[in-house]
Amino acid sequence: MILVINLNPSLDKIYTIQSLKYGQVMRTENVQNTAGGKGTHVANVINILQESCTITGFLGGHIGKFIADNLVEKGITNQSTNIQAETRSCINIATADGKQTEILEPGPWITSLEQADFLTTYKKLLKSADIITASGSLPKNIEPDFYNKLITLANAAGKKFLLDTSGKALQEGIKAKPFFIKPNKDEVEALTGNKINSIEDAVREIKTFVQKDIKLPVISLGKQGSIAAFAGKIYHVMPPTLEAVNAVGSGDAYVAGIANGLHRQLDIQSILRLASACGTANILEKESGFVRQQQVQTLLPDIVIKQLS
Ligand code: TA6
Repeated sequence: MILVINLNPSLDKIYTIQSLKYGQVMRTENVQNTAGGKGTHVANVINILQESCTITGFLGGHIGKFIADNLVEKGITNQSTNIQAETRSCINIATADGKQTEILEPGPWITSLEQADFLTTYKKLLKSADIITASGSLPKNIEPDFYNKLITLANAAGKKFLLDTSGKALQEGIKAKPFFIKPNKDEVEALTGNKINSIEDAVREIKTFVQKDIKLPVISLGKQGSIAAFAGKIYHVMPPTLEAVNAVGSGDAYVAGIANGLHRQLDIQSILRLASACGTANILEKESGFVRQQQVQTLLPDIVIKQLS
């Protein structure tokens, strides 16, 4: 079973407007409300790929119920801890120039009792999980080393932990040696203080992650694809260039592809190909964190993988 950790889920709202006018009243032409947060998207795509997964994290209030109901509708097993506070909303403003401007709420207050309750559930679920994914930011009062603790427990149980986060949570998480990370260029620059202006720069940085004992680090470079390292080899992965309908959740679909490929024990190039096809399939859909299985299959042969060393 794949266990998906979703500590900071959200109600994702997409507002479609012509253009952003700072300091003025704007009315949206269209609103899209979806059950979101990175983990929700990961679970959704794993489920579409017909792999069994369980989601855990924190859900509270009306929005928490909306997300929990949505998981039931999709047939995804939900083992989240109920919290007193309201789960957050995240706003994405899509403008006619194709740009997306996001406003992400910090997330609710999680009491120490709720945190302890989550840890008890996590330890139980860990027993039947072979892959664990953890995505997104931490709710505002959760300590930045929280993922670090979860990774340490997973590693002790011999389970593969995939970490997709940023900032301090990533910095602390890396110390516990997750199996996989996928920071983008900006996140790596913020983490290391080193600029990435070329593929060579990304290769240099990926080697430092390998030295930190991360088995499968990936650096996403936007239009230039991604650089991945595994078992002493480095790969440049290029998806086809397609016009995006909605790019929100593409990184989450990528993580779902990695988890699915590892679970199916595919070889590394097939895993990277599947993840990249999932990420690309997501940008072709209006709904965030959603792919069509047939679309993923169609895209697989279009992903170009070059072994760099
Ligand atoms: O990946 C996109 C997304 O899932 C949005 O839908 C929104 O929920 C956001 O990420 C949350 O990001 P965060 O890093 O705050 O967990």
